[in-house]
Amino acid sequence: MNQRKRDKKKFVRQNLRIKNVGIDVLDSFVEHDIVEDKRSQKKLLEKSEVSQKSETKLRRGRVIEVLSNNRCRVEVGGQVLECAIGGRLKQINYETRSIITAGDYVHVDITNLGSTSMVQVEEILPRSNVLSRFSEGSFQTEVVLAANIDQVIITASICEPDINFNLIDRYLCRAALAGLIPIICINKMDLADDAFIADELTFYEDHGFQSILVSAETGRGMDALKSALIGKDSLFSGSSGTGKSTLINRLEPGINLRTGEVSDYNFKGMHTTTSTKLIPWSFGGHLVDSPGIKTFGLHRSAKDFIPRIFPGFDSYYIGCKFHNCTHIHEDGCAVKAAVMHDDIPQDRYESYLNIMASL
Ligand SMILES: Nc1nc2c(ncn2[C@@H]2O[C@H](COP(=O)(O)OP(=O)(O)O)[C@@H](O)[C@H]2O)c(=O)[nH]1
Ligand SMILES: [Mg+2]
Ligand SMILES: [Zn+2]
Repeated sequence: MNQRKRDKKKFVRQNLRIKNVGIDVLDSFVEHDIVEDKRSQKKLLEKSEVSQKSETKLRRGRVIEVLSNNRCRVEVGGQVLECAIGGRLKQINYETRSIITAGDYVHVDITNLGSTSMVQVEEILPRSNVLSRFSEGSFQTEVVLAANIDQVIITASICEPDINFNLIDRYLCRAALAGLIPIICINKMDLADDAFIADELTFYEDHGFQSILVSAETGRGMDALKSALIGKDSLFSGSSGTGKSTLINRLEPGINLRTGEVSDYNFKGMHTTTSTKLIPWSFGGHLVDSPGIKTFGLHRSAKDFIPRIFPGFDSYYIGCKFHNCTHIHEDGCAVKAAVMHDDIPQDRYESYLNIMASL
């Protein structure tokens, strides 16, 4: 490749910064016995002609990592199998959402298990959500990073670096748009008094957001954090230096985790080919490890949704005179009225204005 091409490529990659999160696919997850039946019926019909092929055994599994275009690792009944991706699923498809991704629930054909041929992924089951990042520019190309993830642990530190509630609001909006349950986790509580953040936390808790105060240093709150993680697939998000790696290592000593440095490297605009990984916790559930997801951004269209999903606004916006009220300049705005009456703190409203202005 000549220098100019290389530069161009580099330029494109650097522009592919994380700009947002896909809005969740709303259909809820269905256990697919029906699909299984139909498929095996079809196979049986085919089999009557091609009789050497033994009966198809489809099992439900979970993709924990995509290794290449035709290989992935799938958890099937407690076992991790390296599987081939079925031809039908490999087809070049411009709709990126149909490409297999970490976190996908799949049906694998285990007929070949134990033989020299590979176990094959036959089918992707419906997703409850999709996490993606988007490139910048007028066509925000979607890159799917993971599917069916439960929650995001929004990690902040009370100081070093100082807590930034505007950033927490941004993460809360992103979580809502991505269909993830957010948990606010405030670390380094050994360094300052709880009273320092009591008002803000009361506001979030009053509006249905869970918060957990922890210290990786003293162990405070670590049991509560662990309980929140059990059986769920969790993504840790938050600024660098807030203690994500320290917390994860404390929860699971010896965890085989890519270091934060890789993610931070990526955040600076460098390209990394490492894919999303679901790492099983010994206590159940998975840690979602993805350099791409860490700073998951917002799609341009998010601006239409933020007025409704901004933390605490949900109970007010329905009272606004205009259904598409942005709560900025409109008359008859119930959100602005709530700010006037101190039902929504001035700080939160300013944080909202800041996010809207940035989009
Ligand atoms: N005082 C204090 N320092 C902590 C705590 N947790 C992590 N740190 C320190 O904060 C720094 C950043 O932690 P790290 O886990 O690398 O943050 P990350 O960038 O979010 O992964 C390290 O020097 C940690 O030792 C804590 O609970 N209390
Ligand atoms: Mg780290
Ligand atoms: Zn309004």
